[in-house]
Order: sequence, then structure tokens, then C-alpha cells
Amino acid sequence: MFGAKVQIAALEKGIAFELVMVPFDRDDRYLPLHPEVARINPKNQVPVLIDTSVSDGPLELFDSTQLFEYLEDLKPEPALWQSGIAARAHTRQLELKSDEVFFPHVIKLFGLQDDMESAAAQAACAGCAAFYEYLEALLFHNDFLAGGYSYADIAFYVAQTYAERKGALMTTKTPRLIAWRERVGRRPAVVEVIAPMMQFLASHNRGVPLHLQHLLHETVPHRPQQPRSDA
Ligand SMILES: N[C@@H](CCC(=O)N[C@@H](CS)C(=O)NCC(=O)O)C(=O)O
Repeated sequence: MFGAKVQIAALEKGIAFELVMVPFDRDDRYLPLHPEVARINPKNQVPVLIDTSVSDGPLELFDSTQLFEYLEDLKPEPALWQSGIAARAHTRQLELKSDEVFFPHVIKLFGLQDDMESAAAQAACAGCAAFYEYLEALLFHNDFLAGGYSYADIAFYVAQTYAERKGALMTTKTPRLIAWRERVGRRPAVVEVIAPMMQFLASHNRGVPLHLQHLLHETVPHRPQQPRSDA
């Protein structure tokens, strides 16, 4: 989920990259750790980014939100943070809320899939629903969460995909947010990342949210990813 955020942002910005997927399975999860993840991230998490093109590099970074900051400095256009100090701070805060306020409810649901009627699962779904209503209000005058399309939209779109898979569904109570999801979901960069993810899940007989099932038939053009050599 956090790697997908960065992949979408790099595609939106037209930054060439080589994508390396790490091993994952349901039993061993991320073990054995990819050696570069273990070396770069003391938290042993993906994503990590290695930029071999910096002059006294390579530059090695971890944490999707930090990677957003780096991508923005590397290629300011198209801008994915809002301009203006207050608007930018608000966008950053929304991006953080998506990862650290909304997504923890979804993480709880991962462990409660066999007990969705439990108080804990109901509380997690209620937490998600409250967040959807909070975002619905932000969309009253805007097409995107912080005004123009931004990292906040990317972060929440990916997180919500997981929420939907785990049973915290958006409903007709938040029609603007549903329209926002369709708007973001049509972006080529988003399709390019989310379609293969859904196709992978389907090929392993795992759930694909209803609103993403059309992606199972999507042929994503193969775009060769080259390491950057221009900076
Ligand atoms: N705050 C981090 C969270 C990264 C994260 O939780 N990554 C997950 C995969 S999407 C992971 O590597 N989990 C393995 C673990 O925590 O051991 C970020 O934004 O990059």
C-alpha cells in the first residue's frame, strides 16, 4: 500500500524509475527481508528509494511520505503539494491523516476478517465511516481533497482501496467522496498501479472491491522503467 503511493506519484510526475518488488507471502510476510530494505530502513519496511544519480550518492531513503517530499523537490512540476504555506501545510496534514488516522482502522480490520460482527470490527468500520464523512465535507467546493489533485488524494485513494477490501465500504452517505474516487481512479497513473495489483489479487483468489473489478480486464501498457540518468 505504501509502495503504491510512491509509484503513483512518480508516474504522475513522469520520473523514470526501476521498480523492484520485494518477496511477500501470507505466512512469512516480508521474510526473508530484501537486503536493501534491511540495509536502508531500520524499520524494515517498504518502500525504500535508492537514487544512484546524485553526485555523492547513492541517496537512500525510506518512508512513503518522505519519498513524496523528495519527488516534489526532484521534479516540482506537476506540483503535487498545494502552493502557499497554509494550503501546503493543510495538504500535508491530510496526507498524514490518511496514513496515521484512517489507515490504523483498516489495519485493525485485517485481523478481524473472520469476526466482522465483533465490537472491535464495528468500531474500526465506524472510524472509517467518520473519516469518510470528514472528507465528504472537504469536497463540498472542491474536486480533490485539498483543492487541486495532490499527494493527499494519492495517499487516501490507495488506503481506501484496502479499506474497501477489508469491509469498510463507502456508502451513499458520501456521494461526493464516491465521485472523487471515480475521478482519481480514472487517472492513467492510478490505473497503471492499481490494475496489476487487483489482477494479482484476483489470480490468488483474493477479494477485489466491486468498484475496481473493471480493472481485471484492463490491459495496462507496459512502460519500460529506466533508472534516472539525467540528474
Ligand atoms: N510509514 C511507512 C509505513 C510503511 C509500511 O508499513 N510498509 C509495509 C508494507 S505496505 C511494510 O513494509 N510492512 C512490514 C512490516 O511492518 O514489518 C511509510 O509510509 O512508508
